[in-house]
Parts: sequence; structure tokens; C-alpha cells
Amino acid sequence: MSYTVGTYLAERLAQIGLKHHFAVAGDYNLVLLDQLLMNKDCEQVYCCNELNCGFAAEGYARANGAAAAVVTFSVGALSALNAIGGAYAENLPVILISGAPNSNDHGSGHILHHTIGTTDYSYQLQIAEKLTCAAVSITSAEDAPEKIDHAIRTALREKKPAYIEIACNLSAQPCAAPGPISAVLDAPASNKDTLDAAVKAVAAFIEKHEKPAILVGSRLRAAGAEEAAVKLADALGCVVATMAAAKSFFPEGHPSYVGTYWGSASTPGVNEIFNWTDSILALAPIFNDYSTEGWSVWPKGPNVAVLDKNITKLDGYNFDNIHLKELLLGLADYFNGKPKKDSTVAQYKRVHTEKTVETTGTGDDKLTRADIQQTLQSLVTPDTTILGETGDSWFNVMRTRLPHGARVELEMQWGHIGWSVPAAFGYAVGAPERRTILMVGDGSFQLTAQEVCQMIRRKLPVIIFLINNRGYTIEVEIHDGPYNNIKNWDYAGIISAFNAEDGKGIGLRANTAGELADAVKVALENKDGPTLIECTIERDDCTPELISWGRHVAQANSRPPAK
Ligand code: TPU
Ligand code: MG
Repeated sequence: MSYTVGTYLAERLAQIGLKHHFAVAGDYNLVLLDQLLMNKDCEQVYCCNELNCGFAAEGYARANGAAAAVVTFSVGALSALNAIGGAYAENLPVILISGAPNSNDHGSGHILHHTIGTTDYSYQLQIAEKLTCAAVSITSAEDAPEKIDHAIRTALREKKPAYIEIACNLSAQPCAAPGPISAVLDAPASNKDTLDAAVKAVAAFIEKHEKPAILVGSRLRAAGAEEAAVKLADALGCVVATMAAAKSFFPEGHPSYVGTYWGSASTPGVNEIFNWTDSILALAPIFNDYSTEGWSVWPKGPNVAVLDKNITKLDGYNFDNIHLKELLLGLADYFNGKPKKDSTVAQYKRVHTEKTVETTGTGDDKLTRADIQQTLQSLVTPDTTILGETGDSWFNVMRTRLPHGARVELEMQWGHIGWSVPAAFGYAVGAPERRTILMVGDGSFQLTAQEVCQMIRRKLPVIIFLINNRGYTIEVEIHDGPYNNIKNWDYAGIISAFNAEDGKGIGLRANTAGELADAVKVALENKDGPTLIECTIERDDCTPELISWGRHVAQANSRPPAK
């Protein structure tokens, strides 16, 4: 079989497990899209714009391990690069593929459309270099295979996005056939000596402490270490909490699991127990201003061991070039059969008080945030994935208890409002067997609303809770002003506009508890498209966690310049 640059790329995408790639057409990528279409194992899925295309791929990578987005030069790619920055922040291998000027035009002095109007077209590659772990420009068919393989291999190893631009006259040019995919997929093992030394050092750290606790961070999935973390927790028997962005990365039914550690926004009892511990094993955490509540709860110092994806840091030691998974398994082996380090569990039982269930309404009672959160709770099955948008949705999702197998997807490091709509689309494409539920605020929805039409187009039964609280409530809690008020939309009504003549999406309004209960029944019945439930609540009806977290973040933002 003979290959072209485009069919080579398509084969590699299929071989790394992509059953789909996302695309927006443009003249710099049309021939490439034709070539990609020839591969029947990797279907082309279209988006309304390139920002959404990038986020759809980002959501697909969450479901499927990796993803690809294909866009046109500059006008497309520069929008998609925002989502690629997001994929970098969120540790997801998304391959951005951009059509590019004809190879004869590079260095020719020609001015081309869709460019900034200068004759140097390298600016896009240079920007992409900053936002990806590997960025390549293909201007000769001969070099294409190694450049494509390099970009894909690096993305998969580092769990970061990569960038491939292909001159528009090269996609259909013949090139070498792909070699075995193992050359792209195989990852180098940990350095054995360093791994042994790290296991010894971390074991000694744990042994010298009486009251250790495990804190699970959001890079744990990228490190492929979720199961290994459970094994370590089994062996140690100490409490385990997840950081907010790592919600669902540790089974919530596990006997050692206590909830979310997030300062004042923690699950009740969790902050208390973490203050009581004498040491923390932080597994692949991201400590940023949001996750530390404006630096007020930042686990650090000699009693904190940070075990990250490829590096372990503890007091006086640094171990590089080891896989977290192997380290955790080594530690689990070491502690198996030894007396449990479970004093934190006993203490937790002492400080823990049963959660009070919030009062919810029925029938004609005016809809409240608590009603929505309880309704979300009632829908979570082991095969459910909830995507929670920036806003009070974060805190509502955090309150939701997850049965084994249920997943939560958040974009807390990048925090781009509007991420969740295309990401939910991409996720549902990647995991059609799961129940995908999206919780999104009105302000966020206005950025990327049109991607709901792609859920309609592909008949994806995503359930959308659109929280209409007439504005940017999360911003109100950080710092209020007129800029936090938004133009109201008929959110439920736009679904019929998206349906046009053939769509099966449903838009419903819930102003009372009874209307929400009825709407959910309709949503569960609708298998032929998304159901958007516009939930109208008071502007200030938000979680207490948002209020206290917002106050801490505002304090951090307003620190005066150091003298
Ligand atoms: O539940 P609620 O009302 O807090 O959520 P909603 O309505 O979605 O409001 C979100 C408000 C918000 C803004 C405006 N959260 N963060 N921002 C700042 C922001 C602006 N632009 C982008 C792309 N991302 C952001 N996070
Ligand atoms: Mg809002």
C-alpha cells in the first residue's frame, strides 16, 4: 500500500486509538481533510469554530486518552491555540494539525491570505512551540513521517499537546509507509537505580511520621497512576483526599476516602484532618492560587513529599526520571503486610459529623441551587461523567458523591469559561456508552453555545443543566461591578433554533422544583439529541463554599506590590 503525507498521518492517528478527529475546513487544509477521510478507522467530526474544535478535542482526549484537531492557517489555528494552551495546562495530549502555506511560498516574498500580511509565515509555528511539547512544520514529504511520529510520540509520553503544520501542497504527496506503531507508543522505563532510591527515601519519610495522609492531585491521571494510588492507600490505610481538580481520580467509596481538600471549601471534616496530620504525600498535585485558596492552604515544607508524574521531591531529595506509577507500586509493595499507618482514619471518624442534607423543594416551590445539586446527584450512575464549568458549577459538582466508575471532568488550571460545552460534545463523541452530564452557568454558556448544535447533529443525548442566575456569580464573589451583569437569553429557546428542520434536541425551562423533576424525566427519555434544562435561580443563590473561596482569592489578588 502506498502512502501520502495525509494518509500517513491518518494511519498514525488511528493506530494511537483515535476513532475520530475534529475539524473545521479552510482552503489550507482541504486536501488534507480529503486524505484523512480516506481512513475509515478515524472518522472526521466537524465543529462550528476552531476554539470549540480545540476544546472538543480536549474533551475527547479526556474520554479517550488522546485527540486530534485539524484547522486552517492562522484564522483557525490562532483560535484553536487557546484550547491547546488549555490542553497543556490540563495535561492532555491533543494534536493540533494546521494547514499551512504552499511550500513554494515559504521564503518567496509572497503575501498570502489568512496571514498577518508579512512574508514570514513562521510566526504560527513559533507561537505553537510555546504552547506544546513538540511543534513541527512539514514542508517536504520526505521529512513528514519522522516529524509526525516525533510530535505524536512526544505528546503521548508527556501528556501534553503537540503541533503539526503541513504545507497545503504536501498532504497528497507520496511518502514512506509507517513502521510499527510500537516505535511511537513505547515509553522508556524509569531509571531503575533512581526508582529504588526514591522508594527507599519516600518509605523512610512515611515511616518517620505517625500521621501521614495522601492528597491526590490532578496530574495523577496523566501519570497513569490512579490504580497504583489505590494500592498505596490500601497498603498504608491512611486517609485519602482529592484536590478539587482531581475529583473522581480516586474511588469515593474507598474506606480511606474522606472527600475534597480545598481549604474552607473542603468537604466537612477534611480540612480539620489535614490540619491534624503530621505529613502529606501529595500525588501529582497542582498547587496554584485557586487550589490553595489564594495561597492560604498550601501544603509545603519538610513534612510534605511531592510525588509528581516523573519527579519526586521531598526534604533534601529530588528524584528525576521515574514514573509515578512505578514509585507508588514500589511503595505499596514495601508497606504491604506492615502495620497500617491509619491513625488519621481513627481521628477522622472522631471529627467527622454526618453531612446535613440540604432542604430541597417540591412542586411549585421556587427552584433553588440545592434542588439542582440534588437532582444532579440523583442522576449519577457508575457510567456517568459530569463536566463542571468554571463558576458555582465547580462547587456544586464538588458536593456530588460519586459511585464507583462515575467520573468528573473539570478544567481548573486553564479555567476558560465556555470550555465545557465543546468539551462535553467531544467527550460524548469519545464515550458514547456513558451518560454525559454538563453543568454550566449562563455566562460561560454564552461563549461557546453554538457547539450544542453539533450534539444535535450527531444525536448525542447529553444532559445540560444551564444555570441561569443572570450573571457571573463567581466573579461577583471575587469582586463585583457592572461587568458581572450579562444580557439574558432564552436559553431553552435556542435549542429549537439549532434543531432547524431535522434536529431532536430539547430545550426546557425549570423555574420550580416540580418543573425540574419533570424536565429530568424528559431528558432521560430523549436518546436522539441533547436536552438543555434552563434552571432559573436567584442571582445570589450559590454555595457557601464559593463565597468563602471567593473571599480568599480576592485577598490574594489584592495583595499590594512588595516594597
Ligand atoms: O455560576 P456562575 O454564575 O458563577 O457561572 P457563569 O454564569 O458561567 O459565570 C462565569 C463568570 C466568569 C468569568 C467572566 N468566570 N470566570 N470569568 C473570567 C473569564 C473570562 N474569560 C474567559 C475565557 N475565561 C474566564 N475564566
Ligand atoms: Mg451565572
